[in-house]
Amino acid sequence: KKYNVAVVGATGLVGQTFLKVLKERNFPVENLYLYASARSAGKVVNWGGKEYTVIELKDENIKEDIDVALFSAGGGISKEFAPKFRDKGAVVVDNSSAWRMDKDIPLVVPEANPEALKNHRGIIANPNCSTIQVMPILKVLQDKYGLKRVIYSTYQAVAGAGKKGLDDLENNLQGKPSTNFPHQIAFNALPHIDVFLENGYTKEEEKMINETRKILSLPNLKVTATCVRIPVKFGHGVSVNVELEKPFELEDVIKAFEEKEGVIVQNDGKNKVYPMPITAQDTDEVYVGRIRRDDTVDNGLNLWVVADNIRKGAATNTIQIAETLIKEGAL
Ligand code: 11C
Repeated sequence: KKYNVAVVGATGLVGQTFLKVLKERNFPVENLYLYASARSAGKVVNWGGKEYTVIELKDENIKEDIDVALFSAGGGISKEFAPKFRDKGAVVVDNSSAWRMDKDIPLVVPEANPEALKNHRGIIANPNCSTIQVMPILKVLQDKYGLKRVIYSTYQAVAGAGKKGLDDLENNLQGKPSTNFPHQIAFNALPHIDVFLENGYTKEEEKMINETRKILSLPNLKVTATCVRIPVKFGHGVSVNVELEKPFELEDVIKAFEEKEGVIVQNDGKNKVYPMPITAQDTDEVYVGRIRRDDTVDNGLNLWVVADNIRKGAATNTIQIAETLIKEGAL
């Protein structure tokens, strides 16, 4: 069977990657509808040897025969348009933060909680990129040893802020000031992603904390985060410090990661083998390395996790959700 697929936000960085990943993974597309703002409407996009004209996103242009709509057009657009697409019969998989913490909306990483897709109500949320890439790893540890406490420290690529973020870095390298980030990003590190909250955390940090608890169904998990933007183009790094409930052998942990679908172990520091953004770029897997004990606590473990934030962190995970829906007969 083939499906009518809509891409909303088709001209953005994630939207364009949706198109690439749909093709690469041979997603069973019957008809493709590309939506974007009035500014991009009318542009012609080539996909799979066929030309598609970008449609302006407005009520009267929502087609009646869409099976699945992949959204990446920002939270405001998702809040307004996801229910409209759903009401016309589409299942919406949304990459924005608009619906993630709604208790009736599944928030899904297929390697961690595919069961959450059961009984969905037409809108499914894709998590934040820095959260997604840690979930396959933490799920392995949760199932085998139980999680007691998690500390995240992130090293996030400028592509997380879309084309504007990439432009800012390029501009800085040519001696021009930033217009997107709050300070120069070239040769710098900014402990500031998204807006600051009353408690001194940033929204990005809060997202990582809340989304981790929801995806792993551990509402009381002790988890904290510091999120930092660095001048890397593509690929987020996350240092993950974990306290497990039960004792472990390092070799068993490594073996469990090696056996986990979607995870690649790069754990040979002496031979200079460890995950890096440059080697994760343009791939769909999650990479883990620097796997070692943290002897300052009982059952402590240190990890370094990297993935392409636009692919596994956004477009690929969204499409994997749609693929899982097909497999479960839920589309
Ligand atoms: C960043 N993680 O790197 C952000 C981008 O909630 O979907 C994704 C924001 C989100 O800037």
